[in-house]
Amino acid sequence: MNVTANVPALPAVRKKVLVFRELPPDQLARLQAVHEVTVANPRLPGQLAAFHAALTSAEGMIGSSYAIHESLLASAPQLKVISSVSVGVDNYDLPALAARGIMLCHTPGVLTETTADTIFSLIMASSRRLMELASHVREGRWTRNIGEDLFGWDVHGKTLGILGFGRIGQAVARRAALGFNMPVLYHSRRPVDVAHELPELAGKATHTPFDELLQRADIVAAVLPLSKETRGLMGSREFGLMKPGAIFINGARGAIVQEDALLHALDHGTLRAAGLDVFATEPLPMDSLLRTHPKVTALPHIGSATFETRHAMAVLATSNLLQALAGERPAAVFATGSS
Ligand code: 8YV
Repeated sequence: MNVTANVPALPAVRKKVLVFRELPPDQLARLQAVHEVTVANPRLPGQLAAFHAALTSAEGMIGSSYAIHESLLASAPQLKVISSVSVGVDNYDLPALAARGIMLCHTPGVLTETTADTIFSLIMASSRRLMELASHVREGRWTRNIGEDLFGWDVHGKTLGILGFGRIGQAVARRAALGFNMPVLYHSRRPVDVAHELPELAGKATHTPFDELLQRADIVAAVLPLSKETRGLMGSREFGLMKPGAIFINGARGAIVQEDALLHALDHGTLRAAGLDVFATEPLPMDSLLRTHPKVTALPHIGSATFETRHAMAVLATSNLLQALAGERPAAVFATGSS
């Protein structure tokens, strides 16, 4: 998808645009060349007032990681489009946007492989105890050949259960089945016609009922969007269904997991380990037991956090906004705003 092609020529009217999370300079310049741009990140000290002031006249917004609900939209009467620098849209009040006819764009596709890499890193790190053993060396405790107390568990050949089988879930399945000889079970709202849509995974990835997937997988990876249906999906019943000694990975959204149930499963033996890139509260509070749990590999929501991918996300999001404000169909629309 050539996201900078057919970006509209300079429009007559310069519109008011609010950037609520920093953009790379080259993408900010693309916006400033066409529109009147205010940069105000409400999560940064001293910028909240400027953010609210700019909202009152903003016709377009671009950013991420900030909850945009009805109360905020009520103070943005001119708003036509929000361009999110994310694939996930759980920060946006979709019914409120639709009610106000506000379009929502996002950045699917450009982060798929990077996020799949992050999820597979968590699978490797939690199975082979990489953080723990790296600290063992760093803290000078490697004084003799390691013994069984520091052994990890194989990844290759293990059964991987993937919750959610969209672009990122499929990319994780490719890594597992083709790179690590892992049988893949997946659960999603609709089975994918693997033979036709993903021939490289034919016979290697099987749509499986939810509970059965939890019972059969050695490693379960959550890669699905946060929604009313998936909020709190993984609780004590679900962790209780998992194989003793299984490993749980969350590369999706923290609120999909009931974190107390996860802690209980880690402390009382169901789970061998957990690899987490996302949490119910981000950044993870200092007093979170997940932050220091010996069986947890915790990352600071780095799913798409590479130079290449974050720049590609910014390019797509900027193009989406420029196209929408020029009255053209953006490359990646999540919700048109017209009900
Ligand atoms: C974003 C993500 O960087 O795209 C998503 O949905 O979770 C990440 O790629 C994050 O949302 C930005 O806060």
